[in-house]
Amino acid sequence: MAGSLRKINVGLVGYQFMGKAHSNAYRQIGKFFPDLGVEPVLKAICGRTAEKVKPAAERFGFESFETDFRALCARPDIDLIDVVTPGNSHVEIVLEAAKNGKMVFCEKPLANTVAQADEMLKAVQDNAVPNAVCFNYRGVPAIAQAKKMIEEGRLGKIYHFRSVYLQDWIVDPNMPLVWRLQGDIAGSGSHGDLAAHLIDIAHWLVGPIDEVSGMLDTFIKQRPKLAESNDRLGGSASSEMGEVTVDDSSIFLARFANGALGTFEATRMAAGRKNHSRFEINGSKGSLVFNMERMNELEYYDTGDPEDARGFRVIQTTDSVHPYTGNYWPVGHIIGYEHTFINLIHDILRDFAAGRPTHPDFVDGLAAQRVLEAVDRSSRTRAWQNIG
Ligand code: SOE
Repeated sequence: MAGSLRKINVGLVGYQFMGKAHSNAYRQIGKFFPDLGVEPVLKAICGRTAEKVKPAAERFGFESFETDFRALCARPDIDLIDVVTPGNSHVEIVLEAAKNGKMVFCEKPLANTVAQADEMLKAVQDNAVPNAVCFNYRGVPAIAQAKKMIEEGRLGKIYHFRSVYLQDWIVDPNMPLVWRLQGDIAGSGSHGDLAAHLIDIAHWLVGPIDEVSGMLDTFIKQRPKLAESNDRLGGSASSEMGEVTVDDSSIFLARFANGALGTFEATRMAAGRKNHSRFEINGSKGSLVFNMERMNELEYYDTGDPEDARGFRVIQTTDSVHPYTGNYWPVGHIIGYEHTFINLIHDILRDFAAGRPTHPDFVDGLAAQRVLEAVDRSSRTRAWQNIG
């Protein structure tokens, strides 16, 4: 079926920050990856209210809009359902999409609980629909280059994965209670929003995690309720206060199945840090360092260098020999955040069209979910937890 597709008609559910990122990617892919072989078509976008979703349809370039995701999933002219809504609605939308035989692409974290993620995986498997999760950092050329170097054995045996994901957009106690700060909607705070990325990167680069010990905490327990949201994570505050029901900060230790040790810290309370997603990997033959705030660079230390010239070198991952970058500009002409979505969605559509499994898929999404939940359990019980 999918092997012969020339066009993939996309139905996008949600229209805020990630709606913008995904629709931009679908629009740009063909310009940078002309050999992709399939063309995503922005068929329909879905939101609960016509007055909000209609302007989004016009702005992002969709042919039509829907106000009910069930109606969208039932449309015969839709091939792929892309879910960019908050976590609490992922499960029902994905189940509906799978039941209708649609390909499914879902934002991270896959769900708010392991039970939901399990149900979603079962639904895509039972209905045999292609599926993927938007861990977009796999589309960062420098991280894909790190993956390549690790697979080539250039780091040797991996000892450490040391990672932080630091932001500061809720440091101000007057930052309103947006949905990302509400547990019934987002599931968790920095943990599911930021640590989830680190976990997926760690799984991809180092391998599965066996056990964790962690702590989650909330420093600012009450915030002004939201009056009106914007598409930049914030919004205006009302005069009424409400309870913050997610973590502000998440820190945990991890032991990988291959014996490596990991540290993970995710917070939105690190004043001065904007999108500081940084990891360092140390192996028997060398080290790699990545920082999203300098996303076109990868630092590399090679123990095999002559002793008098050893030191970290900075690889500009903008050459045609680096993953994805040959599809963009001449060497040295950097790319940005939005390109991570173009790159990942390129890989996913290529695999969907070829009828072969892709990554990160729902199995990868569930694996990350298990770690998230085990850390939460560890924080509550103050004890190490095995990843089930
Ligand atoms: C907000 O914290 C956010 O946009 C996340 O939701 C993204 O997943 C992350 O990549 C950047 O920060």
